[in-house]
Amino acid sequence: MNAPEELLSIATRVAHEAGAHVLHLIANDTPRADLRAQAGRKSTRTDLVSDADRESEKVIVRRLGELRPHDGVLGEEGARKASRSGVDWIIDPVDGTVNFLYGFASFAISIAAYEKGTALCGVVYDPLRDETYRAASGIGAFCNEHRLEHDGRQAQLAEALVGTGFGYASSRRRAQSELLPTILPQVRDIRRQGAAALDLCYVAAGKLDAYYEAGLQPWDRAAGLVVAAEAGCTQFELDLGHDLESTLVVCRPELERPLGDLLLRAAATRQSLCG
Ligand code: LIP
Repeated sequence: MNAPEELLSIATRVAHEAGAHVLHLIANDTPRADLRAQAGRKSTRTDLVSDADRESEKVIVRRLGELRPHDGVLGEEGARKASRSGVDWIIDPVDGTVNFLYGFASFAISIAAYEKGTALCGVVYDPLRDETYRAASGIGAFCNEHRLEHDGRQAQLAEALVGTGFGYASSRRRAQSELLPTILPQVRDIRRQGAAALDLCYVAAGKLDAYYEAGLQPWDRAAGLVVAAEAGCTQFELDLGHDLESTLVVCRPELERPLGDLLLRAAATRQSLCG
């Protein structure tokens, strides 16, 4: 049985267990410089993986194996398992790893269940704030017990608080920075918190009016997209040119057109100035 509500209950329980484990790792106030020194590097010298990432993924994979033994798994830190049920779990064991390693209070456990590419449920758990963003198809989106839905306002782009993020590869970071001179003057402000899963949930919760980022991995976005969709947010992809081909945009519905036009204008301006 792959009922979204049952899967959501399992994902919530497992995310809380993994969150408790991660908090335990920093409970003794280990100096973050020590944690950083112990961290491994992945795609670039700034793309880090911590013991917390690895241990959180082990906890999640072990518990999902106990509760849902026939499901598949795709984890950021290497967990792979073929599905025999049709359900696949997509896991970011600590989204916002750099934040975690610096003591910057913005990281989350992200767990989503998809069936043949269709979203069933998603949980993004912020253990520091004890905030559980959760959603299942047809059930709605919640932060703890508070339902998340569009507030009915017609926000203006010039008053929009827009989240974004920057990749780890220097060429993509350069491209992302070259969009900002066009975007920043046209919106209220930009926020870069370094945890895509939370950024997506913040749009759902009205803490951001929009979020865009290029090159997100499936585990960065899988759960947050379910929360955003069930909260009534609009989501689409834009090709903003080299290194920015798959730019995900999630926003209040009324910002889809103005924000999409602004991002495309920023890409055209970048192309004309930077080639
Ligand atoms: C992070 C994302 C963030 C992005 C970072 C990184 P990680 O995920 O959540 O939005 O800008 O480059 O990809 O690596 O902390 O799991």
